[in-house]
Amino acid sequence: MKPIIRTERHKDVLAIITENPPVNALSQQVRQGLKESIVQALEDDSIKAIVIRCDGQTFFAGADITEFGKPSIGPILSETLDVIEAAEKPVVAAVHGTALGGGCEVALACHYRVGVPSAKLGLPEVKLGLIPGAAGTQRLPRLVGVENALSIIVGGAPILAEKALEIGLLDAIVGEDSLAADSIAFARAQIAKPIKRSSEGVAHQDGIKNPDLFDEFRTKNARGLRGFEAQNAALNAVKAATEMPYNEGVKKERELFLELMQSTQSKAMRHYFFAERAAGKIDNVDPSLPLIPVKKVGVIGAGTMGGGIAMNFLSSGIPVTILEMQQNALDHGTSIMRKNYERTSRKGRITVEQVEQALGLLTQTLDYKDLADCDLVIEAVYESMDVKKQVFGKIDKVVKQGAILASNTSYLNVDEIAQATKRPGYVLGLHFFSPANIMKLLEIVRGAETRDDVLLTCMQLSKTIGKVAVVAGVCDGFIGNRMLSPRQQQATALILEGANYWDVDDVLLEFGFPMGPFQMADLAGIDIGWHRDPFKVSTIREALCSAERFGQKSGKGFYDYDEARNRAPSEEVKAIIGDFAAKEGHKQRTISKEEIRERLLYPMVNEGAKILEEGMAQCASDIDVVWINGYGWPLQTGGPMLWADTVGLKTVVAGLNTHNLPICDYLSSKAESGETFN
Ligand code: 3H9
Repeated sequence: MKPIIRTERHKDVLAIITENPPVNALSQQVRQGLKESIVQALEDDSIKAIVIRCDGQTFFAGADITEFGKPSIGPILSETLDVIEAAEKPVVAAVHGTALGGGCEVALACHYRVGVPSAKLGLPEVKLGLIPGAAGTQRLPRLVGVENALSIIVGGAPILAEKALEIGLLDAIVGEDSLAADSIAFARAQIAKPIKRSSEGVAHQDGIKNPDLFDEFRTKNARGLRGFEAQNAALNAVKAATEMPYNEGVKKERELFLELMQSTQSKAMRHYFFAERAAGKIDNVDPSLPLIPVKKVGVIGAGTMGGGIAMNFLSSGIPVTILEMQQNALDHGTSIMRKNYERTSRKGRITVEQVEQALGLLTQTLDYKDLADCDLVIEAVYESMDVKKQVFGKIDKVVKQGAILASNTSYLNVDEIAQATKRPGYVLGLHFFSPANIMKLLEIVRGAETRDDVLLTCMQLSKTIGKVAVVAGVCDGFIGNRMLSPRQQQATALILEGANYWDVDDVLLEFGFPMGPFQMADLAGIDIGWHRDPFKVSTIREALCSAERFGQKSGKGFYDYDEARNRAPSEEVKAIIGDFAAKEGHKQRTISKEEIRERLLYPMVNEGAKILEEGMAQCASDIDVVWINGYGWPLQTGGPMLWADTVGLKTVVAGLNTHNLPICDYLSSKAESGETFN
């Protein structure tokens, strides 16, 4: 077996090289090996400088997350890092790939850091509900200043090498293909110079001179901080760097780190980390199958969905041919795509050149024949089985053999659609979420006959276009919309029974959703699918339309909106709902927020259990990935199924019983036997 750590002697410089695939996580063996190698190098008088680097795809990508929650075996990372930093010989970190978390902390403990241009550095611990635990919150502000440190530690997003150089996190950028040699040369040039230690840096003076910086950061990032324990702890840890000597600050960081490690939020977020990776694997499909090359994509329909879907591929450099029935619809759709791109560019997220580059890859057509040479065609037309079947019949005739045909349907039976073609093996569902160019989730709907290479190709493609994909079986609404349905039913039932509709929204907001169902209805437009007859009122939505309350766009829907789109509950709407409920014979009563919460969320868990019972999701954590990425379920609870595990399945079943709501066999038997979903 190859050793995890080896050393290479380059005259007076020693390179300590780690190879611990896949991401060089800082496992116990790595921490131990690093520490021992440094100690040996310090004892050898012929070694004058040291380089720490990694083989494989990346520098250390962090602590080994699989060790979390297990008894820790020393040395802990900070012990190894303290030995590195205390060295009286220059130690250089040579960074490629992603130096993340503990990996970035290794680099911070070294006296110098060099990196290749494509390297990224960051402290993403908050995404796991943690903060850096090996003095990152104390060394980084002393090296790059509080303002930069807050953005890296509390924000959690990695920065590119160029930015790292600009703020002083890197000392030099070296050749993309000559990191090993360049880092040795760099280390040699530091021999006999005074040693620079991050823990002795003074860049954190910005936060000492202006302590208001922390409150300003808090105000500016209020949304990202709301409800997240780790982000708040991270801010406090960086603040400690300005209020305490280094060693005290490290102690404070350790306390906060250990506290978070035991927290429900961190456990949930670590569950999500592995859930997302598990979702990328497809049951019973050989991951080494050859993929179908996708060099050109066809999109049918230039409406909101079609345009958004097309943008994903264009932005990733894949040419798209977009088809519509009428020239004016095509013009309208593509002009909206341009507007969306230009808006993103004005926000500084992409350059003007990138806008033109993306749109330069777009071909417009009214003729199905122009889709002939596409490798993947995605249909995004009106949600009607007849229309979809017609479209699939047509594309089957013109599109080359071996190409994948996908439907963006959100509810319909993909197997039935596939039967409209002579190649059902090449048909599947690719369910994007609106706005399709932004929302991360993609449901890949596996039909009865969908080929393995088709599934695998689409899973791989989802990564290329920056989506998180989950495989779903063919059932009404697949995973996401199927679970949304009982929540919507309860939301309506609750307001008919007397709950304030704003309380229903507020319960979900307090839980951590970005929006409640009635705010959502206002945003989407109450009049979607309305028959336009103000005298025909059979639902609350129709009653609102009759009162010309169409949602945000008309300034009033469930809520009244001011110029800045701030919402205020409406007494008129409360009365409309009351009248409607009386007409339908519903008795009104006061309903507690607790009841609202249970009735909104427990039926979703029950539906999730049914989905698992029927094998429509591969595993419970896939359901969590769907709800977190597609519907704003709060990440810090780990998704609906992990949340149910946390609350306790017995409690969920008891709640459903109290409210006379259905309980499926799968859920009740799991609850009875004391099991969990995950
Ligand atoms: C930390 O460092 C705390 C410290 O401050 C303090 C300690 C005292 N450990 O994502 P991929 C696995 S917290 C163990 O598909 P990519 C992953 O599960 C940590 N395993 O690859 C997957 O396994 P499998 C801070 C890990 O190329 C495989 O590697 N660091 C770890 O798309 C491939 O992963 C982070 O939060 C890990 N740390 O992306 C970084 N990381 O094949 C977390 C990955 O069995 N990692 N695995 O499914 C990442 O962001 C991405 O994995 C990375 C590569 C960008 C590195």
